[in-house]
Amino acid sequence: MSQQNNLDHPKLDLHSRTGTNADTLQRAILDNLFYIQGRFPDVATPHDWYQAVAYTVRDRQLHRWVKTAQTYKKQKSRSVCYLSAEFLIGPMLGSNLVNLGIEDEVREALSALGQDLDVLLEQEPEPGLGNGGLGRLAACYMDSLATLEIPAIGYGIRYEFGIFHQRIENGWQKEISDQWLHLGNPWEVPRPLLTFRVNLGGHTEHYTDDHGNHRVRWEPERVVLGVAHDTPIIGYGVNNTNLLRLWKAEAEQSFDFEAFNTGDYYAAVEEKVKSETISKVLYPNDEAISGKTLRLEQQYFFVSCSLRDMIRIHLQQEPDLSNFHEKFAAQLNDTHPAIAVAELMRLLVDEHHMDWNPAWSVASRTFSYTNHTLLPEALETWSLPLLQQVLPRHVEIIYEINMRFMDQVRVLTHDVCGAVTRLSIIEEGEPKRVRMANLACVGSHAINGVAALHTELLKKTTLNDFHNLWPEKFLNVTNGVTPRRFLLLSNPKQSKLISDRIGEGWITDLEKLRGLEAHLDDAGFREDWRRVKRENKEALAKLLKERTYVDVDPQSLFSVQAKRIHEYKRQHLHLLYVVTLYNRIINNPNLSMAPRVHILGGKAAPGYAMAKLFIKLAHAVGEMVNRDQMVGDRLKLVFFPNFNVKNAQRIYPAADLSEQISTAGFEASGTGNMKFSMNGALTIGTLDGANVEIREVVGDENFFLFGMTAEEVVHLKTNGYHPRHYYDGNAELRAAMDLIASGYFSHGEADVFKPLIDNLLEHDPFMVLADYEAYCHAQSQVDDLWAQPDLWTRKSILNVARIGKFSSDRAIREYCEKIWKVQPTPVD
Ligand code: CR1
Repeated sequence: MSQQNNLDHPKLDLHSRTGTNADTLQRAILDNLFYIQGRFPDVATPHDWYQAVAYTVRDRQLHRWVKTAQTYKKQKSRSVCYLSAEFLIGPMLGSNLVNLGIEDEVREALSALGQDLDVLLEQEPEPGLGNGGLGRLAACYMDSLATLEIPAIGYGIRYEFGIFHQRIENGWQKEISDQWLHLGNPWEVPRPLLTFRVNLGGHTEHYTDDHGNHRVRWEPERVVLGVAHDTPIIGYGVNNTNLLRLWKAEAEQSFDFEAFNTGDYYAAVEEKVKSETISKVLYPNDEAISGKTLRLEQQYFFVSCSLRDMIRIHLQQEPDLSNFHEKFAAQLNDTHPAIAVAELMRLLVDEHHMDWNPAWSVASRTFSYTNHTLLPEALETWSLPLLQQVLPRHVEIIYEINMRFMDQVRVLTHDVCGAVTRLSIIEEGEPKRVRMANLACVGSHAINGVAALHTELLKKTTLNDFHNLWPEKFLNVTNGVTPRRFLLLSNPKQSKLISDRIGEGWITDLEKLRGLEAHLDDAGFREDWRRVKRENKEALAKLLKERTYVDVDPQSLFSVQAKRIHEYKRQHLHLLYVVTLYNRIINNPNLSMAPRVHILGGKAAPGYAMAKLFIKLAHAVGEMVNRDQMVGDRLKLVFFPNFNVKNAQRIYPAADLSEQISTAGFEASGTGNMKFSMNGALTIGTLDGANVEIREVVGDENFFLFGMTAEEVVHLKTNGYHPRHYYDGNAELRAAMDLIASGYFSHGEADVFKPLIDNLLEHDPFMVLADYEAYCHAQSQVDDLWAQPDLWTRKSILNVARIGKFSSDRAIREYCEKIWKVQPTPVD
């Protein structure tokens, strides 16, 4: 054995920190319980045990993490930086165990200690650092980047309070603040020395330096400190362990001693409080802008820290920033980080003294932009006065960018049909506004949508002028989800069934699921498939009973819609159907029908009254239907409270039917649709978002299609849509709406659901009434198939066998090839 002092391998007992057999793990867990928690087994709580296990796992990650950093540095690897205001990573213990491949060993070690891993997994609070699809996508992409051995850093905000907890009181949503950090976070490594000072407010000063150059100085009104907090993200079955670097805002100095000395104690801490507010709380709006100063500060805060961190890393190896874009590919996850375009220009020009043109060339080759929604209310614009107040220098830079861009545009477009005004980053008006999507488009070399249909609509509508200008910048990358978390971890029984038949290759090459088709005619396999689904449904039924006190029969068809609550997603269409079934039973007590359990879940933005009313309606209808003796087990409606990643993992595996019923043209992609299908649910859905592509791959005979196409929706709208016409023309629809309007579900209070019914009759912006009949018809087809269980099973297997395309590995490969041009860097 070499005696030299090798810094790569400090002389500590590495084995106890890296070994993965059950004995070593058992020892390590006890050590951590003792030395980190200060506890011994007799008095340790489940949470103590959870922490001890988490630290034990983290030790094993850190080892790989250091190796990874060394490898990337040595090889000067090109890296992806994923800039995102949200990373909805969900609980880490389960997925880290799966990715490290030590779940069995840890389970064994724990059972020798008298502990049950499943109980400990429940202890972990959910890091809910995102609202929904966009944030969860970022987390899936981090998993795939590491698994594909791509050097990557996820940059975002370490919110002290993530998405609120949803509690239901009397059928209404109540928001409870999320205290995920309350008991400590074993996964993160704080880096108190890795900080950046972020300027806010104030004014700029223009001057000439000693060499006669024009320079600008930003004199801020205040300064906030960004402190890095790192979470290792390990790939599946590889050593690569990437970095999720989240910034926490702190005050530069916690006390204003002058105020303190003059006796004003409260003023002395005010600055601290104000600074820390920036990373305090996630804005809980999904696809609607808040327009608040604090939100802009959050966006700028994390973007500035991240870009300066990238520059710091770059300058460790390179003399200057002229080749910055060769070292980094930075992805803008929607427009939330779009201020990065102006900030990088500021850093290059003002702080690193580059000339404008080379700086612009670097910046515009660094960034690419993903658009995630066509909803107009989600298109971010900032009022110029507000921007001026918070980021005075950036306003100047944005004007400069826009002036040069406008010159270019006038030459290229000759201002056909007013294209120049629409392309401008500045929107005229009182006050003027800055269009963040335009800034992102101008500053990026690639622009992508998140499903084929969405990208086409982007090109034709929202970003049409940009597409006319630069068609070559546009491309599609259809979303994907990680099969590690959403199949292997969350559905162990189905995973085992699959692996027993086709091996484990599917875990990292999801197209391999196609091998299941060869087993379709094996009756034993189909029987096993049904058994697994039934067991998963039994588990969910038990959980539903615990959380909602509703009894459901696992033999029934489980039809699930779990996602954010939004009018365009049309939870009300789903509820109208449930009321229709109820009416049918009341009118015909002997009706023979497929017994159904309808399950809804999802959070409503706290300020979105209509979405909150949907939740109330779901509870109100459920309350009547579920206790009606006449209905019995034929129909149940349950609202699963607090839909989050943890709960999602228990819901997807138990679904028979996946409700993907948005108005065509409004759901950019959807990713829940992929997760359900991957877990063997059949989809009832519209031709919207990625549904289109899911149907393409699973086969139209294995998908319940209904409803208008995106084109038909536009056509109907332009030709005058009259929802009342559908109400008048369909007796079942009328009966369902009338029953709700009568107060039947609201203890006779007809007013409660009036806003919803009135809105449907007078406006119905998402054409629920127009699609109602087609939806009911498709649901009847569902019933027909349910009556043939073996055929249903075949279609369920086929859905899984053909879903490989929707792995986030495929999506990340496309980003790497088409946009980022980065290669894997394997770690030994
Ligand atoms: C879209 O609504 C998509 C995700 C991820 C959402 C959803 O259809 O699957 O993004 N958009 O791409 C969003 O949150 C702010 O916009």
